[in-house]
Amino acid sequence: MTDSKIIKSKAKDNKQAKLPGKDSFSEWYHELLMTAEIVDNRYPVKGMCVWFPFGFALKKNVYAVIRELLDPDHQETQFPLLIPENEFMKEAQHIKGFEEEVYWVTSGGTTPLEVKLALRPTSETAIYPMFKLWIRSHADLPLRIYQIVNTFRYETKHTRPLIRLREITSFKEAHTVHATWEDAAEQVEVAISRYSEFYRRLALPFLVSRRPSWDKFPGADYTTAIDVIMPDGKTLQVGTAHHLGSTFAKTYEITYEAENGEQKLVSQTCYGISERCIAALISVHGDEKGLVLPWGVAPIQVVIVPILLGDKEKVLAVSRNLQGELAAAGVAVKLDTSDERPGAKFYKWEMKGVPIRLEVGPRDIEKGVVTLVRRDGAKKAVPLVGLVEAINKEAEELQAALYTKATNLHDAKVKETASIEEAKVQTQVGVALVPWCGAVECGHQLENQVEANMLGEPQYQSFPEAACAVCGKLSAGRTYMARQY
Ligand code: 5CA
Ligand code: ZN
Repeated sequence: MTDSKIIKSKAKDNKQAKLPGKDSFSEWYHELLMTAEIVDNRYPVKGMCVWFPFGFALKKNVYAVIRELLDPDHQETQFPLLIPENEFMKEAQHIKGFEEEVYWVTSGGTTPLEVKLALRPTSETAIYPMFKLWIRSHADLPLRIYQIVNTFRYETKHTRPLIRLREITSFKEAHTVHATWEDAAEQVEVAISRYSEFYRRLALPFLVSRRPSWDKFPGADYTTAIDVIMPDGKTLQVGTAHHLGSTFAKTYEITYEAENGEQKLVSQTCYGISERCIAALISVHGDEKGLVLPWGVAPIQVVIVPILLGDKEKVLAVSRNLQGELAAAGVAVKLDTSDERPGAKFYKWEMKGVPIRLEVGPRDIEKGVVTLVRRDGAKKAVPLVGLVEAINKEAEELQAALYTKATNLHDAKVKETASIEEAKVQTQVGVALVPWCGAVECGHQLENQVEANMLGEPQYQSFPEAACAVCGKLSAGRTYMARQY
């Protein structure tokens, strides 16, 4: 019998509340956010959540990855939250897209403001008047900045923690300025490749598609989006990159002097990610025991649970030693010496998604080993000597296993369908890939008849000719269709 089994059999009363099954995804998700202490949804303003310290620690690690990926050629900055009405109202397409979602500040104390102030729903109209002042010549281009800020959107659809918020607390928005339309188009590709790398680091598979014209960002020439398929088969848009062309440049008069002395309009892009990335991470990887976190972003990577039997001092001394060794190697390690029983500790740290648990008990110590339990269930005795290397190797394997598992789930949820009827069936459980000639009219018909949304044309893939599911015209065009969050 292992040390932990002895303890477990002594503690039969150690019953813990279980999460709802993941097949009841919505209940599971809401319960998990509370129990694992990610966000508290009880704040008395609809659509606004409180980050628990543990959730905040996770968010910090996830956003550190974004920063790492952007910092080499973007500069982080910060713009004000409030936007004067006159600036906000300049770009007609933009207003049309956001009008119903803007919160307004209309007074300071009891004094009505002369110029109403918008709480940014996104920051084009705050940033671009400043770009006009900053950009003079071709030597100032390309300009690439980003900020991670809170934004406010008066969402009228059903709000959900991390997924559809009225205060988005962690809106990473990048804004870039270029000399030509082609340079901006290239930047959109760069954005998508950084986001792709970001989601790979989170072990999350995704779809990349070009949004149909009626679903692009207000004011954009086109929008490329990244979607993750959630456990219930609905998709979550977890990132977008927009080619803004010169729409905003015209409105805000952003020009530069070209090498030949000519004044030219700039071309722009913007791309954003919100805490939806954390929602996707939690939803795709989590299980009935709680969170499952990728090694690279877990606030606690290794938890050490001492099994206090026999020579307790010795067990504690070995545990502390290990803790020191792992911390020195840069591992986020926690030694749990609380009064709870080991079983309760196992439960707690599994709920929190800790990738690796080390059980240190007297019998194991005698044999010169500890018991290593991975969050995916794999369990083995590992020699104390060389433990750090062994853990690093396990971490790599865990990450690969997590990605494989998520990819298999993802692949099983995408299916090619030839007809509206087939697409209708498929979008009940996942994503349908449907032949589409590209005509707007056929697109609208598809959405109406399939009763799902068009995510748009898959990027970086090509397909053989097939008959459009609506008009029957032969084309190589396809669109993803899904029910969306
Ligand atoms: N200015 C552009 C690029 S930063 C912009 O605002 N794009 S957006 O409207 O598409 O938003 C960027 C991303 O934020 C979306 O792709 C989506 O993942 C996320 N997002 C949008 N609305 C919400 C919301 N209400 N709650 C949480 N996340 C949201
Ligand atoms: Zn058609």
